[in-house]
Amino acid sequence: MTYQRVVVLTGAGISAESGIKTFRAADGLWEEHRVEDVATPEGFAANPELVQRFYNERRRQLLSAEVAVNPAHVALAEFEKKFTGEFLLVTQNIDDLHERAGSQKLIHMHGELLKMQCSYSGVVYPIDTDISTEARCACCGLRSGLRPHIVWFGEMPLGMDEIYTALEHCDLFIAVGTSGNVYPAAGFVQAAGSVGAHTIEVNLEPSAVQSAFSETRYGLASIELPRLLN
Ligand code: BJW
Repeated sequence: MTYQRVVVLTGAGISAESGIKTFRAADGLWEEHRVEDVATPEGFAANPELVQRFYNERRRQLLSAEVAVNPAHVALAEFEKKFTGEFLLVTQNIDDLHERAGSQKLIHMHGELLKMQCSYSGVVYPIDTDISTEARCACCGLRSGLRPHIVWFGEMPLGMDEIYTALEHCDLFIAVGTSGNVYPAAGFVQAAGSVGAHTIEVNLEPSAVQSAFSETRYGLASIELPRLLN
């Protein structure tokens, strides 16, 4: 590969073949749940039990035997290992499948399902069991303190300075399995394109920001990504 500074953005589509539901598909998570109820700070304040249950169920599923990495996760980890230039993987996903595949330089811009957070101090703790609304936070001792370590609508995504620095210097940007409906991630292609980077969309179907990419490849991530990176 002739490129020296590569940024890859992944979305729910890369984990779909691992058995994790996407958001906006006909049978996706947003068909079963109202976004405002489970993915906003206001929804959490109004009904913390409902929100904890939503993430507890997803955490249990992630840790179940049915979920495993697929060839797209593996292709990214193998690419990072052999690539001699600068590499950054940015995922909107809250699962840990990139880590399981061996990816190292990784930012979870929308948080992580296997972490919880104190609402008051911001301290983050690992968690691999259900979070109960009865549990007391280890740092503030309050029952209302603990929340999933997830970036909800209206909240600031994580690692933005590092992400934009990498985008401003990249010569290749690849987006995989994301519908391009949620900002700021949907705007990354424009940030990379504006500094002259080659931009590639790998997705099942054209995304909402498909026209901003210089190249598009449509098909399963598990097929298209190994083909692109090997
Ligand atoms: C396959 C496949 C296979 C399937 N192979 N492909 C108006 C304009 C612009 C912005 C705003 C606006 N009004 C409000 C905003 C901001 C808002 C926003 O974007 N709203 C939109 C709805 C318009 N954004 C925010 O509030 C964000 N914060 C923010 O903006 O802070 C201010 C700020 C300003 C400036 C700089 C920086 C910050 C926070 C967004 C938080 C998103 N949170 C969620 C839920 C939490 C995580 C969780 O519960 O899991 O994150 S929403 C949900 O959507 C989740 C995802 O990470 C995110 C993106 O979804 P994704 O990954 O694209 O999934 P899908 O389902 O949409 O698409 C899957 C794709 O895969 C499809 O295209 C399939 O075809 C494809 N596919 N199988 C390849 N096998």
